[in-house]
This record gives sequence, structure tokens and C-alpha cells, in this order.
Amino acid sequence: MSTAPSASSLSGPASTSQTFSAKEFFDTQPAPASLGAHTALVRDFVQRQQKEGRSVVLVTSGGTTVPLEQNVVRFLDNFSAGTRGATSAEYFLSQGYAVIFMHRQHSLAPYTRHYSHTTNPFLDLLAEPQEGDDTAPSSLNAPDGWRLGMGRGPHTHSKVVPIDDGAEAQPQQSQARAAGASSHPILVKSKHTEKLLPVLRAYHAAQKAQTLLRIPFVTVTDYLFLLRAVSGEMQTLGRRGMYYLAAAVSDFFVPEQKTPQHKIQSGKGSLVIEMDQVPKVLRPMVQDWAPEGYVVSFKLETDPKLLIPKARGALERYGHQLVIGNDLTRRKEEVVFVELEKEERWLRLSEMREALRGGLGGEVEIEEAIVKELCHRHQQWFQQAKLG
Ligand code: PAZ
Repeated sequence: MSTAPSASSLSGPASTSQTFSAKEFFDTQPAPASLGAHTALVRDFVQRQQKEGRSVVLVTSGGTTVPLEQNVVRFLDNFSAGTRGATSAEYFLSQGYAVIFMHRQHSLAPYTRHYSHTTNPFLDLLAEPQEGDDTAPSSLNAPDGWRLGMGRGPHTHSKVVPIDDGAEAQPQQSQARAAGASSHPILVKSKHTEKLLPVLRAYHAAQKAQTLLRIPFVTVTDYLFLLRAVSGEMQTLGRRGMYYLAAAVSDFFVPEQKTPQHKIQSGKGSLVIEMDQVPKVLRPMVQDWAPEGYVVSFKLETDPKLLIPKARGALERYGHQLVIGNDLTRRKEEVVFVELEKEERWLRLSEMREALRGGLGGEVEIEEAIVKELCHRHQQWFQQAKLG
């Protein structure tokens, strides 16, 4: 399909920018190779949750890239690490929702976010036993065939010991398995176990219940194809489906037809990049892909004056249920819920601390307030439809 233009498409004078409708976009841009496989996973997941009577929320999370070459060496990206999405997904799961977590590859994910390699490297939690340690596990049980035991030797640590099918394995066998070929078990330093255990338990509980499905994307094109496909599969949920669109999606992209095949060469002076507008897909989403769903979009601004007018504008244009507005620098402290024909409602951490329980990591997070409020609104909306 690609005409594989030269690098000059990106460095010549701006001239041929185009505004794509959603249809033109999907007709002309390449679908990701994994689309079929991911759609099938979503289909199975939705069917299972439906049988079990669960509501399902699609959480989109993290930033999208815009490749500048087809053999991608360079791309444009944005700031989002996926904190909002990963954190919210945990709270949705704790509220009994099943979660389709559509996330930027390698961005933060529910549960593992507590041990991100930059802020809390996992290897820093671990220790090797010292000579003379008694590492027999105590009675602290972790779910799913794993036992978390406190070390009782002179060196304070805990150890993670796998057990078979609910039956307790002999400590020696378990140690060998935990350490692979080595006879040394791997130990969790005891100062970390208090924080690790609730995270591990919640992670295992979601795995056991099969209530969390992770679907990755990288480019804005991947994201849009996936969003359409996942929403299509969720249609059968009707009003039990919620769409929580927290990903930071690029507003601009370089169509494949204008993207050079090979690495852009330097030596010809400055590089001018002309980008086309990404189609606004909230309209087809609300009208065609998820006509019965509860659709929540996010609006990010850096100029506080624009936040509420832009959120209202989006609601008027697309007709979905709710926009959550946030300012870039204050997004972890406050957000605003904007609905048509209603006053805005600000959620501020400073005013809500006492009312919140705190998350698995022990911190109070604004996502707890957002998700509680949303689940309440979604359930009310669901009940109203049943009555009406
Ligand atoms: O990923 P993160 O926690 O750093 O940021 C979250 C966010 C600001 C991307 C999200 O809350 C949001 O506003 N998403 C929509 C962005 C937009 O207007 O496209």
C-alpha cells in the first residue's frame, strides 16, 4: 500500500497536509499485524466476563508514538508514563470490574507499577542468603501456590517459595526451583515484604480470576485500530461496558504514504516535519463503536483557562457521558468532572484524603477518588436504563 516516498516528504516545504476522516484513516493506514490476535483475546475475555455477570472497563493508558520512518529509527512521543491508566486499572479491579488494559508497550502496568525499574527497582528488593541462614518458611501465605516466608537466620529477609498445586513442597525442592539450577533460594529483604505482599496478593487474585487483560500498542495508528476493534467486541456488553480513555493520544501523525522507508539522512540542513491531523474518533466511537457504553474521555491542558471550555466543547461535539479535565502540572492533585447541563465537580486530593483508603502501595492517590465516583455514576446510569 505504501508508496515509500523519499525523506524529502519530511524535509520539503509544507504543502500537502490533509485532514483525514475516520473512514479515510482506516481505509488508508496499515492495521497492526497483531490486530486479529488481540481482537480474539478481547472477544474471549468479554464473553467470559459476561457469563460471570461482571461489568467491563476499557482503560487506555500511556502515550502514542508517531514514527518518522517506516524502518523506525526516530519517532515523536509524549510525556505520559501511563500512571493514570495503570493506577486506575487497579482501583477498577478492586471495585469488581474486569479491565481491558490497552496500554503503550513498556509503560506502567497495574501492580507491577509499584516496582518500576526507575523508582523502585525489583532487584533491590532481593537478597541471596548468607552462610548459616535458616531459611525455612514460616506461616505467612501468599496466594496462588506461592508461600512468602520470613527468614529466621541472623540476616533479616523473607523468601518466596513456590509450591505445587496447593500441596506444600519440601523447602529444599522449593529453594532449588526458585533459584533455577542453583541451590540458593532468592530472598526478599524483610523490610520490603510488608509493602510487597498486598501487591502480590492483588496481582495473583486478578490472575486467578482472569479479570485483567493487557493489550499493548505503540503508534497512534496501532492505538486507533485497536480502539475500534476492542470497542466493537465490547458492544455486546451494552451498558455494562465503560470506556475510560486516559491515554495521551497524538493529535498529529505522518501518514504511512508520506513516511520515508529508510532512516532520514542528515547533511541537507534542517528537517521540516509536516504532520496531518489524526481524525477525531470520539464521534464514531460514541455513535457506532460503543453506542450503549459509558464513555469517559480525558482532556489535558496546560493553560487552566482552557480546561473547562474545551471539556464542554468535546461533550457538545461528541455527546458522550463525561469528560475528566486535568492540568498537566496538577493532574495528580486535582481533576474536574464535566458533564453536559451540570455544574463541574472538582475532586481534590487535599480535600479528600480522610475519605480515601489508600492503594496497595500505601499511598493515597487521586485515581481512587476518580474510580469510586465513576463506578457509582456508571452503576446509577445502568440502573436508570433498566428502570426506563
Ligand atoms: O500517564 P500520566 O499519568 O502521566 O498522565 C495522564 C494523562 C494526563 C495523560 C491523562 O490524565 C489525560 O489527560 N489523558 C488525555 C490526554 C489528552 O488530552 O489527549
